[in-house]
Amino acid sequence: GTRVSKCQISRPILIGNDAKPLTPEERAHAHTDHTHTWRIFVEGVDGEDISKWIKKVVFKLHDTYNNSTRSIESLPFEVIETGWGEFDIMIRIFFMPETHEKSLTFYHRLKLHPYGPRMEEEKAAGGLVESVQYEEIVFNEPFEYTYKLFSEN
Ligand code: SLL
Repeated sequence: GTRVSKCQISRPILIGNDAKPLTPEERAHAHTDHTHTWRIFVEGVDGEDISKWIKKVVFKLHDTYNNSTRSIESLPFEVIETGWGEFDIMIRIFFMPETHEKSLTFYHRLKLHPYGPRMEEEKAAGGLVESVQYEEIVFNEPFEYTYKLFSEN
């Protein structure tokens, strides 16, 4: 394959988490000390099927978790867990081998508690919180495979 020179493709993705407090019944069945259920995810924007160009996503959780490195190789690229604390999750995105792109690493701070500008709404929603970051993945002088993938639509 060859690279398409003087070309730059950027693709938006969403990296984030949602979380909510466990109900008393859920707490009775969860690990001692666990207070929340949460989901960390990498998603396309407007429902885009990112599995066409993302091969797998590896989420590195806090060492307090069993099997703290979670490798997700198909949609949805997400991990659902319960826990008690907030921590930084390392997220490594691997691209399809045909793209010849190196993996990229991102960090996301897991949010469990209401705070910040949306605190009152989050409290009113029963402690349902969400923290999402918008990222642009830039392919510089992409291989023809990648170029064609995104010029088809
Ligand atoms: C804190 N630095 O002290 C952070 C650490 C770790 C959170 C948070 C689950 C643990 C398990 C869990 O919530 N770990 O499943 O044993 O706040």
